[in-house]
Amino acid sequence: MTRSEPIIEDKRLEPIAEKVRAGPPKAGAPWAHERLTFEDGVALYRTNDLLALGWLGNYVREQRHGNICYYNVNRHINPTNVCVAHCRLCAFGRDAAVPGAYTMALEQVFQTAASGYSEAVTEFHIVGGLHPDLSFDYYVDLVRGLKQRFPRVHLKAFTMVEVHYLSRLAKLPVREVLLKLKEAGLGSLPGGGAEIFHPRVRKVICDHKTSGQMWLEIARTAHELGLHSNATMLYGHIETEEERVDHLLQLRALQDETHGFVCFIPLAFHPANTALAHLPPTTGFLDLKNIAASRLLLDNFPHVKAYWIMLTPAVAQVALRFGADDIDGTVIEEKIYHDAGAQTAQALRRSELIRLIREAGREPVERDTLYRPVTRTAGGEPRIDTTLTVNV
Ligand code: V47
Repeated sequence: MTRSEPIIEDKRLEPIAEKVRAGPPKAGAPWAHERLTFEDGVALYRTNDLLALGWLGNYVREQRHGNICYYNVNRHINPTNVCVAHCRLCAFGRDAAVPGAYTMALEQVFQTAASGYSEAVTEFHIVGGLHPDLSFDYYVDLVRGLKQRFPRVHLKAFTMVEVHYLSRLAKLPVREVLLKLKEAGLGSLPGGGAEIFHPRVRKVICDHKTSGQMWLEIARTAHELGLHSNATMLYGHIETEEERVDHLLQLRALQDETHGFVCFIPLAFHPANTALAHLPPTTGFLDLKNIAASRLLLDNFPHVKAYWIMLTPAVAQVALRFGADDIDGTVIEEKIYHDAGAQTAQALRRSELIRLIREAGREPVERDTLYRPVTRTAGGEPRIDTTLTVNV
């Protein structure tokens, strides 16, 4: 593990390094460090001293998680790609009449859930388009039906944007929608739909989508109801460095209030097949910067995930030494990034994830959605320590 001095070439990083390394350890929180400011955040994004930035991100990551790298055995399910939002950033959503549009009947959702690898999954990650005709009952029955058939699998479902849409569809307050889904078996919410909160950016990349303020408000409500969630940031399109920092600090402020976020996932924009296809794809340099900067700014987020699907397994592996402590999971069937031209596989086996993690010199730990350790019986059945409600 890294414990020596960082080599800092960019002098603007020196005061930041002091804050990061000087923090008097708080009882029970030895990773705590002096909080970074908006200006510090901008300096992190402006520097080209990637190795110093990565050293600092890795320092915080190791203070917090030692040598552990988490992964999970999960399956993505996208019940429909029909979507009324028409976000410019997206290659997945389409109108119902367009070739390639699909909407699964509930039986198809249940069959899809059971298909794929034989290894028992511990999580279904469920997100889809904002369908104009499906009823709120479809979503409640989907959750209830999955829970009945797969009682031990955690259902991480529906972004804040989908919850907002469902509340309008059902003409119910967001709180009621979340309560009904929770009662049906919803376990937590994924982090999608956050994009960049700043209205200037949203107007261009997702103008009909839930506003940044509303996204945060729905996350707050979910957390108040005891539902944990993740958070994301989509970078590498038209956003400025200031807008990235603003996004991260808004997440940090909400986390101070609710402590409901489990994991942050920086998402690299993939332009192919979107209305923004003229933009270049992100680079490895920017991808690693985002991992390190978010680890440093989000001092109250337990986990930072290097989502291998969008980073590629190769960059995700390097990210495990730039601030990330999680590499996501087996995924099994990914559509959103692959519609946008991702060249990665659609799934990785558990053994492949373990190999990636070990080769980065980290110790793989299988986790469930709430970061409780998972052990496997000789037959491959997952065992989770349910005395822990959450391990963050
Ligand atoms: O919200 C859509 C993004 C997100 C594109 O919570 C695109 O554990 C890049 O949120 N290029 C969905 N990104 C994915 C997501 C996620 C993924 C993995 C884990 C978790 C989690 C959440 O994907 C959307 C949007 O920000 N997205 N289109 C695109 N062309």
